[in-house]
Amino acid sequence: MKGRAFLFVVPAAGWSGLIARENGKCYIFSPMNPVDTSPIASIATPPGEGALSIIRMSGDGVLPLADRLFQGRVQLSTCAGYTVHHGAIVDGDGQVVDEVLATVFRQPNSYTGEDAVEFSCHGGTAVARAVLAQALHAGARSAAPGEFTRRAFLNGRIDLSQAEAVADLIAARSDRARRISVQQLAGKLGSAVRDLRTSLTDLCALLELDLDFSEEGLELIPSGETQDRIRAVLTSVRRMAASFETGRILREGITVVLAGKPNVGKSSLFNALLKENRAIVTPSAGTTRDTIEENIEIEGIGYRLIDTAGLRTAVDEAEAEGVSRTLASARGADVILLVEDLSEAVEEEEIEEMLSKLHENQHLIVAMNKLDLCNTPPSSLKFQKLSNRGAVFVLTSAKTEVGIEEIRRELGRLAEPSNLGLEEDTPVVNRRHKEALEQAARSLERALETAQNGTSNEFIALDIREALVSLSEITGEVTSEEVLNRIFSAFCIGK
Ligand SMILES: Nc1nc2c(ncn2[C@@H]2O[C@H](COP(=O)(O)OP(=O)(O)OP(=O)(O)O)[C@@H](O)[C@H]2O)c(=O)[nH]1
Ligand SMILES: [Mg+2]
Repeated sequence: MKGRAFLFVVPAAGWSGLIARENGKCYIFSPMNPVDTSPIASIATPPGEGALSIIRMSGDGVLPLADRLFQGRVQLSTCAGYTVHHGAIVDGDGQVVDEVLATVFRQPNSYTGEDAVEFSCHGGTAVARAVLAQALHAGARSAAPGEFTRRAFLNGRIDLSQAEAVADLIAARSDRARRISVQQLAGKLGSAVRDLRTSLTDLCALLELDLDFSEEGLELIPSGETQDRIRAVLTSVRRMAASFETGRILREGITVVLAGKPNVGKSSLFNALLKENRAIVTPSAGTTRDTIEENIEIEGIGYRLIDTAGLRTAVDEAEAEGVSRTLASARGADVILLVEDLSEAVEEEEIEEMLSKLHENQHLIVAMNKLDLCNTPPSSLKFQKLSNRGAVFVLTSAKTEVGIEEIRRELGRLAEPSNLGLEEDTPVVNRRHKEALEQAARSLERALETAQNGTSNEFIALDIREALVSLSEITGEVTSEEVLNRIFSAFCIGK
């Protein structure tokens, strides 16, 4: 079945093209935009001062074009790929713009699959801009966001899930997020999806062949086997889609909201966990008015810490807004870090209200703070209620920094693979992939139903082909130009 193309996509409103890839080749069906291979250029490093800035250029005829701005002992257009050359970037008057190193790439062995050159110049906004200006002056066009990666995809260097992994890798804020993106970039998700597609394509071929033989009363594949094979793929597809929740946590981090009554020490604990005086702390209740967010990393996992306004009946409009923001943050949190003041009598109402709004899979850690002011262990009906709700209690003193490490340990424990239900070693982290998997699962459920009803193989094959299209969308074997535009517009310029 390899090499057989399958396309049946109903153009949607605003549809302007279809990209299909088969065996590494790319077919563009677009009435509007043929593949653009013209030379593009952009700064690939972030703005600001640094040791180096990189200006990259790619496209047809880019090396002769680079010769116009680069002056060295050799002409770049005569150089082999993967070679580095010292020289200078010069302007139209022959004035030196900067001294640079030029790396030459020859197609197809470059990031984009095209001829390409990268100039490493001195780091700095003005220098990088001046080199880019010369590249543009020589005839390159400014690259659109993600255009280099888009070309890498269109030239068959990487599949779409790998292209998306590039953006995820750049955006990775924790070590675990980085590791998942690196695996996806290496094509792990793509190859898992391709294995599923192969199973379905083979099954489809058998079912369609079976049709030809059925008139002669021969059965190539018994219905029971068809169902088993669909079920096997369906199980994998469902498992991959379900791994998204874990993937989301690993990618975006775990959201922890510090909540509680005013003055209990939320901001003090927030600062202690961050190891910096980020939030204002004062002895008066109602100090924090708005939510404050910061990120920390524990055991390679990112945590988004949110300090909030204390929960009480608000004394003015601003505080009322703060309290409603606290409740909104608490609703979206993975973990509530409820702070209690051990030196104060326990009051229940606002916190009861907040707890009543928590959903089942939110973790609850209770920091019993101001331990330094308290000699007797706390006992209260409320703590019993919290305990029934599955709360973990930690005795803390933000003042003497007691219990801070224990809170970190508790937060770290939440991200252990067994607690995350991490079955897949590379969970799906991208919402588009998850949706495509869910779509494929729905088609396979229909295929299974059709098979169970004893309907003709033709109809089973139709549902399976639909599932194949959904799976192909993940790796980009079948993609609409709109999807590509959406994906790559989120990239940074120069990538
Ligand atoms: N003795 C002692 N004082 C603490 C401790 N934690 C916080 N405090 C003090 O309690 C007061 C209130 O602390 P904050 O961190 O501002 O409390 P908060 O919960 O953020 O208060 P609001 O923002 O008003 O809701 C400050 O004077 C802190 O120095 C602690 O563990 N021990
Ligand atoms: Mg505060």
